[in-house]
Amino acid sequence: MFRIGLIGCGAIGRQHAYRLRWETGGVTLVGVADFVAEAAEQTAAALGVRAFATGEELIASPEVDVVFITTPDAFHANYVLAAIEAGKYCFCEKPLAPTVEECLQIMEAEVRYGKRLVQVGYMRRFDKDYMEMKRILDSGAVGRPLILHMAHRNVSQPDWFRTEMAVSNSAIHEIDICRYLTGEEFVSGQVLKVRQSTESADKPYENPQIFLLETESGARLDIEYQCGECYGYEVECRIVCDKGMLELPQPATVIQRSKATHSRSTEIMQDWSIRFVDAYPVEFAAWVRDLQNDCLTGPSVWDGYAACQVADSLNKSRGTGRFLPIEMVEKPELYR
Ligand code: ISE
Repeated sequence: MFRIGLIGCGAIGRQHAYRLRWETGGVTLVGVADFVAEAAEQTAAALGVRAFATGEELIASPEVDVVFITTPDAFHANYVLAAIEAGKYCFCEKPLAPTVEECLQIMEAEVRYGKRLVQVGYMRRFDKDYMEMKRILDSGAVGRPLILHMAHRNVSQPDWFRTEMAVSNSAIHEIDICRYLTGEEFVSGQVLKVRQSTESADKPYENPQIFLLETESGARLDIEYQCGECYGYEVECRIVCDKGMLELPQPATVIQRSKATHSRSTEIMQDWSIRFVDAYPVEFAAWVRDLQNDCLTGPSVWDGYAACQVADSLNKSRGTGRFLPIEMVEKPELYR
């Protein structure tokens, strides 16, 4: 039984803490930490686990075998580095870190350690419909992907959300899932300027945004991205291939017929953590199996770095009106 310590008791942190405490086999949550002591204490009390004074104390504790990081993005790197330093397995929510420099630092530390310790929380890879798309693509039944159309629409974002985070925090999911589905890296990318939504006029970010990317084989990806103020939370993915096409279904919801409105309707989800609620247990179960086998196979530090490098180039292209090349460092043997 692995004893887990979780750092970061915000919304997703509390949800994951609950899953790790009550719903995930093979592990048990033993403690939590947060910058805000009260947040840690409340979560700890609700789950009957220990509240550590700091993340560093939690990582160093002999009571903790495995570290789980759900802090805001800017704090990921320091805790991941400390976990590697302590030689402990570590699950870090996406993104691995917001800057390329931090991702490279983590990669260097893990390569120096000589073994994969870190998994990044790209949960879409564990969503049953994306998994089925991956299975079909790998089977060769529809041929090679040529054009990928994706959309990612949000209802709201926290106050600290800014234009660049549309890529580095949010559409990073599309970047990762496209790399995963195609098995290819990106070679160039561009952010397109687009007419702005009146709904977001008072927000500190550009909305909507369009991202264009090209893979190493010449396949093209376009992402329609909406930070917030949308009618609901929706994710779309259509892949045009040589011999057919694949489309991600919208999650099934109950069909309601109403006497009052003379309408037939289905609900549109409002929250990403509900949209992907079934993916998390699959993700965690696969991760725990890997911990038991002492060999991680899920999204790696390389995946975290690659997505961040793409996001960085996209953000640099903003306003230039040009596609910028995406140059990656050489892939270390550890991730081949
Ligand atoms: C959030 O941080 C997530 O990770 C969600 O999956 C994503 O859809 C949302 O846009 C992000 O802000």
